[in-house]
Amino acid sequence: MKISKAEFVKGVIGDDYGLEDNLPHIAFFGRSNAGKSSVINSLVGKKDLVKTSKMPGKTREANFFRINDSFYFVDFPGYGYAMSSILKRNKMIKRIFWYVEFSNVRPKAVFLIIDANVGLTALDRDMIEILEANKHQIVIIANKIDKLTKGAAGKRLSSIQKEARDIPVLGYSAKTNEGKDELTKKIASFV
Ligand SMILES: Nc1nc2c(ncn2[C@@H]2O[C@H](COP(=O)(O)OP(=O)(O)OP(=O)(O)O)[C@@H](O)[C@H]2O)c(=O)[nH]1
Ligand SMILES: [Mg+2]
Repeated sequence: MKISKAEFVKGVIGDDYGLEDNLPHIAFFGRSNAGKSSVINSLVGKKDLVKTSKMPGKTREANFFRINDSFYFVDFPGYGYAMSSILKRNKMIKRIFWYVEFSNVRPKAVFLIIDANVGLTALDRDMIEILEANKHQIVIIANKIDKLTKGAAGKRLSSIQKEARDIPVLGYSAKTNEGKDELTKKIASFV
């Protein structure tokens, strides 16, 4: 598969994730600043399809991008800081859970973007638990691998894989596009 067309369709703030065309969804979750929006830009080969920022909290809606007229990338706002207080405070996080648990539009897969330098955090583990409880297909993307030397990256990836058990872990760099072919293949296997 080659991604040849990517267009912004809509940003959703409410609980309505339904789009009339019934095309499959691929969802991107992860902590604020892990690089969800950057990974999408890198996959579609457009620098600024999705706005990114050094400041966490850039993405504030669930943004739908139609890819190749055949499926959607759904870029979610990041979760961050203390999950329990955010659960009470942040409506958007509640909506992520609504999408994961109750929406009739089930994503074909959830790509969990983490910072390879940070590894899995408590928030990611909570997210994985909820995703697994709801029987979602998960792939972990260890992004920002460009910040590590080759040797350190290999070690980091195998320790993340060990912790993730049977959830596949892919190394990635939205900056250098390392891992893009592999990730594109993975996406093609779901849509
Ligand atoms: N070096 C490096 N920096 C990256 C990479 N991916 C993202 N970044 C940087 O990390 C910061 C956050 O990226 P975003 O794509 O906005 O992160 P996000 O996960 O969408 O963040 P929220 O929308 O706040 O949840 C930006 O400054 C990016 O340039 C990467 O692979 N390598
Ligand atoms: Mg973002």
